[in-house]
Formats: sequence, structure tokens, C-alpha cells
Amino acid sequence: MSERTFSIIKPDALAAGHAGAILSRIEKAGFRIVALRMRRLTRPEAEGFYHVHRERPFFGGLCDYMSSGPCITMVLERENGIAGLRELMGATDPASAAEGTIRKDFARSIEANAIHGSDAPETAAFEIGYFFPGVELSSVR
Ligand code: FUP
Repeated sequence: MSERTFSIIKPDALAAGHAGAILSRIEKAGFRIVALRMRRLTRPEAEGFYHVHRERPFFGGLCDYMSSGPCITMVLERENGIAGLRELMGATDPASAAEGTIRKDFARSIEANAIHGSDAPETAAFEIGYFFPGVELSSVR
């Protein structure tokens, strides 16, 4: 079944000029771009997006980083889209990411790790609604 997920090409990847290469990998992996917008997150927007991590020691640095420059927010759709994008992204820490993954090839550190992808249907629903209110969670096709 076709499944929608939410993704961000993060500020480090955009600043380094990797946005096109990352989008190309996403499309080659069979994803359809449902919605896309470049924006610079405010710090409160970053805090709201990552609220599940608010008690974690890295939260402040993560929110500073995510609001440090423009990023590209997207809704993507594919068969098994949530798990499929996570596989394409690779592990959170690029040092542990598998060969050929986006994070292995483009991330600079565990914090500046090039790309975000929803980790479960509930998070995809929250994240799509957070950045693209009005975009349906599931495909109508
Ligand atoms: P992921 O789902 O792979 O993006 O990873 P998490 O949800 O565990 O973490 C969300 C973001 O927090 C990561 F993308 C980067 C940041 N983070 C850190 O900066 N330090 C850590 O130790 C763990 C995560």
C-alpha cells in the first residue's frame, strides 16, 4: 500500500549543495514528491517539531542547528514509504551508517546529519500536519 512520510533536507546538506543529489536519490528510489517547501525554521518551530526530544541533552543544540539556515521540507509517497526512506537515509550517526546511504555520503555529524525522515505512522501524521496543514496523510489514489 502506498504510504506517505515526512522528510527534511537539513541545513548542512542544503548549505553544502547536496539538495539536488539527495532529491535525486529519493526519486530514483521510487518516491513521489507530494509537497515541498524550502523554509528557515524559527527556533520555536524547531522546538515544536522535536518536542519528543525535549528532555534529551542534545535538544538545545539540535534546535539551534535546525534553525541555523534554510532547509527543504517534503511530503513523500511510496509503497512502504516510512521504512523505505529510513533505509535510504541510514543510521542517525553517519559514522555507523551503511555504505550507499544518504547519511553515509552527505552527513557531517550525528547532529548535522543531512536528512530527517519520520520513524512511524504516528510521527508521519504529526509531522505532515505540523509543516503541511491540509495535506492528506494518505494517498487518495
Ligand atoms: P533519527 O530518527 O535517525 O533522525 O534520530 P533521532 O530521532 O534519534 O534523533 C533526532 C535528531 O536528533 C537526529 F537526527 C540528530 C539529533 N541527535 C543528536 O544531535 N544527538 C544524538 O545523540 C541523537 C540525536
